[in-house]
Formats: sequence, C-alpha cells, structure tokens
Amino acid sequence: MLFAFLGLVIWVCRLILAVPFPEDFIFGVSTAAYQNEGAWNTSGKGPSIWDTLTHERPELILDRSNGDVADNSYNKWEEDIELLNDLGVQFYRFSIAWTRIFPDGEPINPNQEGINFYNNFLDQLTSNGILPMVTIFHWDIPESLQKMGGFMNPRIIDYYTAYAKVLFDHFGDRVKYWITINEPKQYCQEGHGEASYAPAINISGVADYLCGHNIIRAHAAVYHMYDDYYRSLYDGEVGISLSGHWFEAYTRDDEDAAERMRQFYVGWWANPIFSSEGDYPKVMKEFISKRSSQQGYPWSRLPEFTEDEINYIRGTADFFGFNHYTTFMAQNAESDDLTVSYANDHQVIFASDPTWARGASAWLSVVPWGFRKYLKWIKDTYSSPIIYVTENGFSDHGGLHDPERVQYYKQYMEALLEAIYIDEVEVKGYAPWTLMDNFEWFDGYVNRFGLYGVDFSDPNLPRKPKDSAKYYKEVIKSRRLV
Ligand code: PNW
Repeated sequence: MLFAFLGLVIWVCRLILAVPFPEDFIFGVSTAAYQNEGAWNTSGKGPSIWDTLTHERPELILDRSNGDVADNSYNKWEEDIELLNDLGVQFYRFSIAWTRIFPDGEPINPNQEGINFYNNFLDQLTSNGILPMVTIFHWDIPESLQKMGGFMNPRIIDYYTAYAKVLFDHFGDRVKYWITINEPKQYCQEGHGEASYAPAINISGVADYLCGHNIIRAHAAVYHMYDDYYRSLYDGEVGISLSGHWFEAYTRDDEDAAERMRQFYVGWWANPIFSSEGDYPKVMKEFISKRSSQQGYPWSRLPEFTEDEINYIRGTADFFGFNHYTTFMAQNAESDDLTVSYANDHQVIFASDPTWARGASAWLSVVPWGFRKYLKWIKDTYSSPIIYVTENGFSDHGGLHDPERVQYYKQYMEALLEAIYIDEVEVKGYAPWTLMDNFEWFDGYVNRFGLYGVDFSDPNLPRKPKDSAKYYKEVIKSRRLV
C-alpha cells in the first residue's frame, strides 16, 4: 500500500516535467533601475540614497564599486530590448528611478528628460509586444527626502503619491502591471533596522517598524489613487512585491517558531494587505508589545493602525508579487534578553542546512521544495490571491557556463508547476532575477545573478547569453520544462 502510494507520488512528479504551463501563464524577467541604468548624474537625474551611500562609504560594498555606470542600460536600452526579444519573454519587470522624475524629491517641475527616457523605452517595449511590469520604488529614494527622514517621516506618503501620480499620468496608458514597492522587508528592516542596505540606519526594533508603517500606508494610498482615477482609463493591475524565505521547523517543537518567523518576515506586510481581517499579524503585535513593556517603553514599538486605516489598507492589491530565493531551518529562541531589536522581538533563530547546495550569496541555498511550500502557504493564509513570482534566482561568480543556475531554475520551476497543478495555487507568471549581471547592492559586482553575462572590464559592457538564458528561452518557447 505504502509503496503503491510512493510510486504514485513519484509518477505524478515525473509527469510534472511533461505538462505545459497553463495557457494564461506569462514568462518575464526582472531588473531594477539602480542596479542596471548607470548614468547616475546625467539628464537631470538627482542623487538617491544609493548614490550617496556608495560614494561616501565605499567600504560597505564588497568590491568598493557603485552603480554610477552599472550596465549602462540608460544608454544601451535598445540593446536590452533585443535581449528580451531574444529570450522571448512576455513581460519585463523593471523599476523607475524616482530621482529621474523628481531629482530632489520635491514634487514640482518633473524632469522632462527622465519622462522622455521612460516614454521611449515603454514605446519600444510595447511595440515589441512585451508587457511592462513597472516597480515604482525599488529602494532608490531621493537623497534629499532621506535627509528629512525618508520613510520614517509620515509626510513621505504625500511625496511618494505625488511621484506615483506622474508615472500613472505619463505611462499609465502602456503599463499593465504596477508594483508599488519592492521588498519592504529588505528596505525597512535590513536598511533601517540594520545597515545591510541604504540608508543603513541601524536602529533595530524601532526604525524598521516606523519605516514599515509608512511604507504600508504609502502603498495603500497609491493603490487607492490608481483605483479611483486610473483603473477606468487604463485597466491595469497594482500589486506589491514581498520577499520571503520559507522557514521550516527544525523539530516538531519549533512549528510555532517557524510560523512566527513567516509572520514576522512576510506577514508583516501581507497581513495588512491580503488577509481578511487586515492589520499586522496578531503574533507580531503581541510579541512586540510585550517586549516593549518589559523594556520599559510607554508604547509598543510597533506602531498601531487606526480602525479606519486597517480598512483602508485591507484589499489594496490586485496581485501578490512574490520574490523567493531560499529556505531556512527555524528554531524557537525565546529568551529574557531585553536588548531592543527585531530579532529579540521574533525570538527565532534560523540557519541553512549544511547539506543544501549553495549560491555565492551568503544567504542563498537551493531548496526547491521550500518554494512550493511557500506558495501553498500564501494560498492558504490569504484566500488564494493571484500570484506573480516577481523574482527567483541563483548567484555565482560569473561565467557563461552556469550549470548550477540551470539546475536551480529547472528545479524551482518544477516546484512551481507542482504548486500550480497539485496544490492549485493561482500563480499567473514568473520572472527570474535577473536579465543580466548587475550591481548586486553590498555584494557589488562580485556575486552575479544574470541570465546574460556582462563583461565589466570592457567599457562597452557587452552582454552574452549564459547557458541559463538558453535554457530559459527553451522553456518559454516550448512552455514546458526541457
Ligand atoms: C532582492 N535575502 O533582494 C532584490 O529585490 C534585488 O534587487 C536583488 O538584487 C536580488 O534580490 C538578489 O539579492 C534580496 O537575504 C536580497 O534573502 C536579500 C535577500 C532576498 C532578496
């Protein structure tokens, strides 16, 4: 009996390799402005926090590099569109640089050269039949807004909305998918709570929650603006991209801890927007408020939404953008340590299993089953939202022969098909990170995620397909895992 059952499971898994992706499923690829564009101070562009951080504190970047030139996509954008054509993708996810539109963030006199650049790009993209998926904010806030507190200052909601309005006004006719914010967990927690990304504030358990509170409200404000004024004109969709590791319980006793970590990582953002009750996850509110009072705070360090805000935020996404790379084993770590920090709030420790294959990035191991479990968890936790996988990828140190990346994509897309066909998760699209090697934040140009390799020693920055690009191209063409 058991053997027959196991046999059936193996047979179903093999079968997955032969089934095509659903007819309405779309394939794409992802990039971001600061990591690709270069041209950091030309054509009226102002400095963002990434320009400032890389220039003033190069020691924070593994190879002391920056995005001043990056892939020079600002000048080589026509070539980039040829790559997209070569791959055969149906959509392209890229971000707009806020500082090309409002160079110092002040929402007056948008920079016409910046608008022209994205207009030309969108025209060419759509005339090639590629759907644009535009990230409004992929971490590169204008430096002058940061000086006023950036996302820790609630006034940012108005600045961000004014910026998004310019994008909707000028580009809304061609953009089918809008992503308000890329990975608030990395931006707020790791960039404000820690110093792993700009603006490197490093006040854990306080600055991260302030940033998060305003970023969620800013997201909701922009969603409502689109819904109220633009949807009837352009019929596009607005979502948000949330990153999530799968956290697997280390032992049976760690089930609560693993779930708590999922809530602190992705529930932080997803619960207010996608859950039926709205607001921050209950476990986050409880743990942070209890800790805060033990520490002597007169309030909970996690700010509170009003009842009106909870209702205003709930339901503000047409799709769940999901960025996923890896999995960790999670263990309960409840303790009496009263140091103020995000880690002391969630009280979970996690690590990768030493038997897993590893990427070049310190945090990346290859665990395809974690991807499938996560997709199923999203379905079950948030009443089956439409999901677009807006990032998934593997890092190495470069080179056009990349068998590990090919293997990674093959296994992760297999897990994706199982999620679609066996678990009935509503995944409608998939976009690997990333089109070509680019500026990988604090890892500079050391760790590479591209499907196309870029020779950074050649001033022309030539792009060449890696084996993984050829593999992905075949998958898109046949709509099957080859
Ligand atoms: C994403 N982690 O960030 C970003 O959206 C991209 O800009 C970035 O280049 C890409 O993933 C690769 O790093 C993440 O620690 C950074 O698990 C770190 C993690 C996840 C996503």
